[in-house]
Amino acid sequence: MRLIIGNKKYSGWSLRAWLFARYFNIPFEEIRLPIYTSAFDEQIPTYSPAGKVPVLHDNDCIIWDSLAICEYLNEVHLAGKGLPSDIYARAQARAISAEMHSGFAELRKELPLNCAYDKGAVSINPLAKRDVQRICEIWRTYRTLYGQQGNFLFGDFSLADAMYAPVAIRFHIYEIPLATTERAYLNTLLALPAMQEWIQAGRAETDVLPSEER
Ligand SMILES: N[C@@H](CCC(=O)N[C@@H](CS)C(=O)NCC(=O)O)C(=O)O
Repeated sequence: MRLIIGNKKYSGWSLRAWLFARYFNIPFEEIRLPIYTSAFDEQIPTYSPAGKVPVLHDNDCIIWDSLAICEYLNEVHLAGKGLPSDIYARAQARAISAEMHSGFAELRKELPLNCAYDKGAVSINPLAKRDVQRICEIWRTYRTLYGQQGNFLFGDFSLADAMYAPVAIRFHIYEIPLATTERAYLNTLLALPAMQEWIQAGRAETDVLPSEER
């Protein structure tokens, strides 16, 4: 199986699929294609009909979207253990994953993912603040409901945690103030060995994309 990803420094969509596979020790070959380069533009059509990363190749099966990749890995390689076993919790995990996948545009714009960013707090506009508040509400709600079953949103690590992992890096690097429950969850995500591996690799990358720098 091959997972084509973007720069570890900048590509939050790539991180979601990569982290999900890595957390569950699903073996894959990693191919890194730095985004917004001529090499990316030349090579991506050979990997993805959508022209974006991440994209997964599993024999003849090509899956070109982070959420679809995680769902596929969950079904084919994890026998479903990448989502909560309870049907209600599973539906909620899918709802908050979809909410992340299709929403929070202001937050993405205002707080671009950049593993190497080290200039501290920034001011953010009211719309991005609203996104931050909604994410905090999601984290608090599910940590309160499922906190007794483990350290992640639904107790055990699931697809929902993979979807929110890039936001944890954003909140950390831009020093977003957080309440105790949200701070503890963020620390749990950041402490994952796979997250540390990704962040260190991202920090070591030398490419600079002005559009992703603040
Ligand atoms: N909805 C897609 C979004 C993928 C996406 O936007 N990927 C960005 C990198 S983070 C990309 O490939 N950008 C390069 C380009 O658009 O040329 C997913 O969930 O995988």
